[in-house]
Amino acid sequence: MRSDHSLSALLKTEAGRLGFDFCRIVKVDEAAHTEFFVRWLSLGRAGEMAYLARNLQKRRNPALLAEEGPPFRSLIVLGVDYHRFDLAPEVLDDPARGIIARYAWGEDYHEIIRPLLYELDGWLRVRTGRPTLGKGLVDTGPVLERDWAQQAGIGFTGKNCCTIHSKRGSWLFLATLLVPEALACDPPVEAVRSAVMSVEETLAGLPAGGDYGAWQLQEKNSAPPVNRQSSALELELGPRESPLATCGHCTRCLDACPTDAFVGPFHLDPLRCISYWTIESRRPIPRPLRGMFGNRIFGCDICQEVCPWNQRLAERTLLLKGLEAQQARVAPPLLEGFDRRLPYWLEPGAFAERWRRSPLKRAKRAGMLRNVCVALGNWGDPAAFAGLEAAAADEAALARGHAAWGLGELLRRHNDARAASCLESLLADEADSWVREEIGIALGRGNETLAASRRRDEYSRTAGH
Ligand code: B12
Ligand code: SF4
Ligand code: SF4
Repeated sequence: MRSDHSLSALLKTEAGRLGFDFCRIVKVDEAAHTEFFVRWLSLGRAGEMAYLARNLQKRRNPALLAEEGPPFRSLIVLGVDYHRFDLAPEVLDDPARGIIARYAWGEDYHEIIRPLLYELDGWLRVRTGRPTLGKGLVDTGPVLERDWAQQAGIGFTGKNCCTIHSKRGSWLFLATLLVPEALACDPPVEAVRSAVMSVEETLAGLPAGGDYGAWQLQEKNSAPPVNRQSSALELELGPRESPLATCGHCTRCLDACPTDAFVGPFHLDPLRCISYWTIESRRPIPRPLRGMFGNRIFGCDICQEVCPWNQRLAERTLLLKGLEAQQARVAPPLLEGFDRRLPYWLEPGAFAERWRRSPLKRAKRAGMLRNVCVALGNWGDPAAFAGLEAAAADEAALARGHAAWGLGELLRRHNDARAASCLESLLADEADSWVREEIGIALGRGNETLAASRRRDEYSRTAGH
């Protein structure tokens, strides 16, 4: 198949017309950091995300993802900028609100982006006469999307693991379209590729002396620009503005993470990450971590909020239809979902209505109620009692156990008599052994040393250590 520069250029124009902000093309090859990914898996980092360990050979070499016809030769990396606005500190730090990660302020991006990938593939098939389908993947497929985004030059990988664009920051969704055509590729980004640390250094955490390896060599290029403007829906066609953009000496994200989830730069342990526990996990949140979650009830953006590359981005309203921020899905008051008019944390029907087409549905109602109980406990205000009392009567043990923890926080901080009597009556009726244990700990019963060692055991068990 012939290599065709004009076809690639037309394809990028079509991607822009469909609503993608970035489109760059690379030759299908082995993903650059597969070895790191394999070691990451072997350390048990995937936790409940068992799907990550599947299809390893395909993840290593996306050419193998072709189910019919010729193997894939080109990987089209697409990006959608989802930055809208920054939250005022009084909202972000309001403990009576539940903060939702930005990517979930609109409708589910998977549903919005996937059909666009099929459309783009359809456009290409018409031009090349290809009878077989390409493979469009967004998030859930066995593709190391950040690796390819860096390889393609859409952005560099920050120490917070995120793909960061030098002008548009890291609020980007990534997607890939694999096709058999040998399209003209964008120039490789050697400067970034040569700047990676060794796998050993990364797995070992911060190298001695705080030297971040070759990243330091690029310090002069790394000062994050100020007053950058992100122009609305401008498709990046040419080479990257700043191929040497890096983190330099900055470590803001590593320092700001409330749960210390970074083992070192570029190396995150999801089993300590708020995003993992509040979105991916269906299990109890380890007790030692709960107090560190603050008011984040779905996902977490802290390691991106502090990033200098995300500062002073212009507000945007022109987004792909469906991705616009819905004000009610940004930072709802924690007690709102317990209101009789629409008790969405308590009733499945109300939950489905309130969060229609929202990514929150992934955590399911019981998972969200678990997250909200943790935030109510962290708020620790006597006003939180009403929500915790309602959650303590929920049908899901997951919710009842976390409600007990929240009530325990009220008891501990205010010696709240209502919390004590609610916990006592719960204990009288509770059959689930884990919930009983939570209630016992919340009431301060039993041997503290035993409770502490159980907490350690629980964390080791859930963390797979
Ligand atoms: C599993 C997963 C998670 C897990 C684990 C994340 C992690 N850092 O490992 C959890 C649930 C914690 C998570 C959280 C989030 N996620 Co997520 N997640 C994924 C998923 C499905 C797989 C990622 C994966 O394989 N992780 C394993 C690690 C080892 O791989 P990695 O983080 O992708 O890093 C690779 C490269 O960066 C590369 N690399 C590049 N340069 C360098 C340099 C060195 C020295 C080294 C060693 C490695 C390295 O190494 C890795 C292996 O290839 C991807 C979608 C996909 N198919 O890729 C989305 C994805 C990465 N997530 C995404 C988002 C938006 C988020 C959140 C922001 C959501 C939120 N607000 O809560 C947070 C961000 C947390 C963070 N700082 O990473 C976006 C990221 C977009 C971007 N701009 O980077 C993706 C691409 C989904 C999408 N299609 O848009 N996520
Ligand atoms: S998403 Fe939040 S908890 Fe996870 S690594 Fe980033 S700052 Fe830490
Ligand atoms: S906060 Fe600093 S170290 Fe972290 S990703 Fe941004 S520039 Fe890199």
